[in-house]
Amino acid sequence: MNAVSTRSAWQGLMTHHAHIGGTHLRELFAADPERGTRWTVSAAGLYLDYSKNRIDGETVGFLAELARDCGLHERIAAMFRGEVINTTEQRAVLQTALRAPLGAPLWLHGVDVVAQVHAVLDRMAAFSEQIRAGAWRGHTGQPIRHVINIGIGGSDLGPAMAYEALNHFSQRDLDLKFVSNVDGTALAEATRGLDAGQTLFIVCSKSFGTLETLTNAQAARAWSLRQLHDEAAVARHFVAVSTNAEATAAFGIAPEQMFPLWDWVGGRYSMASAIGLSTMIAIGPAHFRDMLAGMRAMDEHFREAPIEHNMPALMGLLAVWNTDFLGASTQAVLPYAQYLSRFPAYLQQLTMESNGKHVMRDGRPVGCDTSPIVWGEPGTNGQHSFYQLLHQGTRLVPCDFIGFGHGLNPMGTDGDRVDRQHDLLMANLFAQSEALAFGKTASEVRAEGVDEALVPHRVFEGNRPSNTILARQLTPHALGALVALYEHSVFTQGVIWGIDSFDQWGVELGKVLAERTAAELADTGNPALYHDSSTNALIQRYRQLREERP
Ligand code: G6Q
Repeated sequence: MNAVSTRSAWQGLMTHHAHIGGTHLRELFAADPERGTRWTVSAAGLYLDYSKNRIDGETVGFLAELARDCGLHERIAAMFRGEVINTTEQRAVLQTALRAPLGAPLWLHGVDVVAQVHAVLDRMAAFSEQIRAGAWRGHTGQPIRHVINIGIGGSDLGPAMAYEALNHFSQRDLDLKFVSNVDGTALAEATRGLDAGQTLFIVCSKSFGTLETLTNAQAARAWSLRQLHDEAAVARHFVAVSTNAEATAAFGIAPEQMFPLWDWVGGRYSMASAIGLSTMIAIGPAHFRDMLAGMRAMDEHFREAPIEHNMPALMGLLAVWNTDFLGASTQAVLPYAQYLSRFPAYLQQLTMESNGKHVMRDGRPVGCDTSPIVWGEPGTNGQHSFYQLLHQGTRLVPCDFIGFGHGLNPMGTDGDRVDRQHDLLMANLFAQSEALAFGKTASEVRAEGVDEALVPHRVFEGNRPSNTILARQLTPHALGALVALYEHSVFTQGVIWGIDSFDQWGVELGKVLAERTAAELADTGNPALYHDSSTNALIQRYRQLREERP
């Protein structure tokens, strides 16, 4: 396949960039009074304003042409049809089937996967209801009060993010925790002071072969048995989510306590599958289905809408523009919602594991920069920390602002009707995107009577691009739409760059080396080491340190 930079639309964008590159957002807004409403799109209950990007009509035209040249429509159709678009792993990519309605069958190798999905959703719902109602009794006859999800990467980040994001809708007498790190501290702190008779572990591992997860699961099992003194207790206190029935059975989890998923669900795309069991236990089946409906609404929009009006496609194309033409290497995600505190971490995996790649699907070099480095924190906290660099640093950092029409915890003195504290939160969001775009010129600073020596320090050059996403309220539906929006934006970027967004070979080498080193550390005979001189010396130092008493 040809590298994207050889396409005529790419060449067109390069020439176009040479013209528009020096144009300030102040000029673009001055030239078009309608700009702030022109470059907007609504879908699935979300509103995206992308007018504060360094683009004009020609940019959007070239980007849409590029998407058509790269076969975005065809790739979308192939994904929804269940074609093997993850070619390096020979897998279909069907997270959209996880939120498809019953009665919209999708046949894969003679099986209706949508019917399969709904059968599992029903089992999850029945189990969640039992836990939520206190009807599921633990080994000592007590109801479950604590749920601990053990999983890592895609089997952790989505559910952990969703639990935080939808905490407002959660059943508060159930306490959920997430253990991912193989550092024993994670499990020790999660279980500290808990009654094992009231604690349920969900062992989430698509492969059921991930060392960190299995190690934590074994430690959790040992912790439970230290209190419950009976192997039979495992059946009441452990359930699994996996594709690997044999391995879960070997762990002692009966088939009826295993919730399946399928190889066509990628780890980082799995929060709508049984990997989301903890989410469903927290918020209940009805809210979980609302989340799926939000995802589905965005899926349908992505599948149907023309590129110029397609929210995820536009966001993906803007990310390509910012990365490859404006030279931005990072992307800040700034939710003005405390509940979305884990959203940037979730997006880090979604974006960087999907598109942090240097070769195309056919193995040839991509030939341009790929995934931006994603980072962020909820506003307004970030404003008192790293926003200095966003406004006056030497690097360009495109920002995604995310805000809502209503807060979920009104604090205003006027009662629920006017939430002054939420107004203040949103005022900050609007002020930040305005300041980033328009800045403050030296003459504006001087007009304020600022001492001449301080003028350079008080100037904001502006012209810093941002998107703003608004929704009515952070509901399960809105979260679902947001997640699907970013999933499909990432997909779009991958299509433009010609890469396989669904494999993750880059995490393999470290895993293999860790296993080899773990064997060396476990051997108390301190076997000879054959790494490089730095790694050898570090392992030696570690061996010494562990001999010393703390
Ligand atoms: C995600 C990756 C990866 C995966 C974890 C956990 O897309 O594949 O983050 O989710 O390595 O894998 P298991 O669920 O198999 O334990």
